[in-house]
Amino acid sequence: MRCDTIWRNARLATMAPDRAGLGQIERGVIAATDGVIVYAGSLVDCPSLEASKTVDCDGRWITPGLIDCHTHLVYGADRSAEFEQRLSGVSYQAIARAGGGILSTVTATRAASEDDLIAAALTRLDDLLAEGLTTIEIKSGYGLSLEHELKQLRAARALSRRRDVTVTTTFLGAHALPPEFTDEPDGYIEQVCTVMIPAIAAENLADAVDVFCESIGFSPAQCRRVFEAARAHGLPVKIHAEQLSNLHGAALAAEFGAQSADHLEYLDQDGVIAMAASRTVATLLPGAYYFVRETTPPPVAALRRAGVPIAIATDCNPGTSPLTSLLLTMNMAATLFRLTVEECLIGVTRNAARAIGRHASVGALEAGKQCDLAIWDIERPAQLVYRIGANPLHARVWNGQ
Ligand code: DI6
Ligand code: FE
Repeated sequence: MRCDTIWRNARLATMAPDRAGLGQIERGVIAATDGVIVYAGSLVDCPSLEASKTVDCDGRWITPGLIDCHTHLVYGADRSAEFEQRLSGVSYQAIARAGGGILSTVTATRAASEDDLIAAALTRLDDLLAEGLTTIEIKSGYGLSLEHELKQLRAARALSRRRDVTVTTTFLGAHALPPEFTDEPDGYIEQVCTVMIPAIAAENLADAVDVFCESIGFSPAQCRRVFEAARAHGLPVKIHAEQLSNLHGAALAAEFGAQSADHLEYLDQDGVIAMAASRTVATLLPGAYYFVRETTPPPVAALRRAGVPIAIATDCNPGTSPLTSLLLTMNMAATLFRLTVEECLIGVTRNAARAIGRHASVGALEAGKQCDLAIWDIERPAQLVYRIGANPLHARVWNGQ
């Protein structure tokens, strides 16, 4: 069989759903043509291949390229000054009342041009690419007006023209109440549903719609209204749910067949069962849990028992998770949430792909999937989760290149 490139003399962690554990293959081969895997498996079962290029991996491990399935990567300025205030004892609420918090990032994002937003996001994206990321989900939610939400989503889409990476975008207009709608949350939700979603869908700028279902965000009824508008425009939904309290947002999202419900520190058994029934992915965000010093971890044992797929992500955002390392995210998920090495690695590959509706094309080393690889200088896959602050990436391959 002719192919473009062969990666030989490698150990594979395929994450293939039909293989146990990490789908490990000790003496493995990967072959690709036109950016698509045509063979991923053992040397002994490999068909005869004629390649234009052969890469000897010297026994290195290969995983699927890493996937960050929950980020707010595009935003203006940062919140390091707020971080210092909080260290000096000023409360999150006091800062928010003084116009800090999400709204200070909204002000900075509205003041930034699309090019400014792209330049700032590229520095954060490059951190993630350096660790073998090949697919990233990027939300809006700091514009909170049609003009600026469109600007954020266009900036997110533009990143895939500036780097070898796959970008999926998510409209998160229901992230916070903008100053123009103070004390009028229902009026703002109407704006989100009747003006923003139609315009964004018409420009095909979002692949999904997300909401922040929380006492300091939007109510379940308001989130339902947004989900109905998303469904009317053929857009799948996600939710930030049960991060600080239990508003039963995950069960609401499951009712709409949500791709994922994210955070989930305060998820109850009803929510777990609802997510299992709708095959909604539980995306856990240990960076936010760590940074806000939360003390109630998500119900991982209940999610496992119910067979809910678990993904993990950086939740990269300036307020609660200024984190641009999926390797550190995995260590936090294991250390703080007690996820296993296998759950962490599948959580940033196969299940992360499912959380953004891309599991048919990425997230595992299988024939037919995009040839996105991360090639590592490690002895054992566990070392990708175990070490803190190290980056053993040897090479990154995106779309076969
Ligand atoms: N939950 C969070 O932790 C972030 N957004 C959300 O819905 C906070 C975003 C910020 O503080 O800028
Ligand atoms: Fe988030």
